[in-house]
Amino acid sequence: MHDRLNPVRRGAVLLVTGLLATLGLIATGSPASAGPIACNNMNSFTLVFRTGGDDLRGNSEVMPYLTTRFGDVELGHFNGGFGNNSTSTKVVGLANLNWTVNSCDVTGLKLRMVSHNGAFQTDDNWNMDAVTMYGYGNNGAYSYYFNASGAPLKRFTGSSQWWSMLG
Ligand SMILES: [Ca+2]
Repeated sequence: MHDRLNPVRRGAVLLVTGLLATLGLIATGSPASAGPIACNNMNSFTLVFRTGGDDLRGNSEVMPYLTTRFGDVELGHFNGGFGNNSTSTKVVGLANLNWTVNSCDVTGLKLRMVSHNGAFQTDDNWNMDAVTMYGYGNNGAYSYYFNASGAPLKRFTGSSQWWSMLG
């Protein structure tokens, strides 16, 4: 009896999952693979982006934040110039050098993209297919890892500037 019911239950779960995904209530794509490597105060972050079929223009700005148990911590901003179907690496610090953030308090990553349109330009769109972050403490101690990917993981637009994912 149980063996005959199980496939039906599985089908119902898949149906609900598909419905929630269609409604945008749950994230599609793979969840993040992330976590502390060691508990250290971090001050340097290497971000590696995989761009899909829509580039990040050179005059588009990206603002990264660590989400933590104590709120968001802003990192240094950078501009694009990420071509279609390319991989780009940025190294940033904390936005304020007086702040501290311990790798064991980090809960995830948040990104915002803002266009700074030139003459005759409309808002930029950017397909981010993957992001990997390596966090380092004093003396280069490798302390935090974050990775997530999708197809795209996030399509940033003028009206959809924010993305975040828990680690
Ligand atoms: Ca673009």
